[in-house]
Amino acid sequence: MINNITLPEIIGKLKKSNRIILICHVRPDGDTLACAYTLKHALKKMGKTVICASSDPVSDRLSFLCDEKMYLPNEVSEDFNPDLVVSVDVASISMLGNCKSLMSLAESIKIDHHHGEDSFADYNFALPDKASCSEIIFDIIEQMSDFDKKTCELLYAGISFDTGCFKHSNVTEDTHKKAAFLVAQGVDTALINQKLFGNKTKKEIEALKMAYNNLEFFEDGKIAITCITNKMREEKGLSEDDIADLGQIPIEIDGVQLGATVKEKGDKPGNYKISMRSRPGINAANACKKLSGGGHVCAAGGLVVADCKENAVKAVLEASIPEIK
Ligand SMILES: [Mn+2]
Repeated sequence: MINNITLPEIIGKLKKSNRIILICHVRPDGDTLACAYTLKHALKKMGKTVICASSDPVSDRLSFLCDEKMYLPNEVSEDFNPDLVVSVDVASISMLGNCKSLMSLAESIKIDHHHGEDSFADYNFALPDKASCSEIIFDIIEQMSDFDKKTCELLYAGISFDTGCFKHSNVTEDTHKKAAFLVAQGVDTALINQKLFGNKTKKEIEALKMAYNNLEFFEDGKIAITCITNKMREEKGLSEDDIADLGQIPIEIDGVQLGATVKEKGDKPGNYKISMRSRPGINAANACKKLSGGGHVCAAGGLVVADCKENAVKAVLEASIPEIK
């Protein structure tokens, strides 16, 4: 993606605008929420009218990041009349979900940290070397607002969320420097990390059991794949939300160089969503490009259409093998 706007120009547009919609990606995660609610807080302090919107509601676990309502697209009143729409942490047009229609209500800006070519806004700004989009919002706050308590807590939560509590390979020196600055402002890091990572529901534990039980190993244990079909999920009474966070399971196993989670989509049986992770030096994004997807080098995603679980796993395996050679 070619950036056609600079950070100072984005700040200029934010300052000039009075009615702003901030858009999170579908199934909003800790990073996209932290970005939107940090920006909203700063812009409201500047006297502006701001709402946050997402195609999906906020999960109970992450609701502590939201001090005000998250609007669903159909709840945004026709007479809101924004003069600026900004997407945060949204990699592609499909990640906008039903918020796609909101992007055309006014001049639009995309602020993101994913690799990709999807320049869906009027102005597109992405820094793929950033571990979290919250790090970009940090830079905006530094130049446009101030680091009050709420801002520091939100940005810390966003950074911690997207880095898996500072343990993914996307973490940089800058990530730690920004986190250190936020900690110095008095953020209760243990409390935030407990809320983000230490509150698993019984259903999520059931999902973890399912993911572990269905692990298969290939290529001398260098590739691990787990697959969950709609039938398996429904038999345990689990929703798609309950199985949302299984992406790390295969890669956390000793000896595994590339791990994938393969999940059949509830609304599209036969379509399997792939979450892939790899160790440094192994390119998961390359494998996912062959699976109608892409992403970061060590964390990527894709989609496979298959007539059965076995063929879905086979397709993922065939795309993955060249990367571990
Ligand atoms: Mn992110």
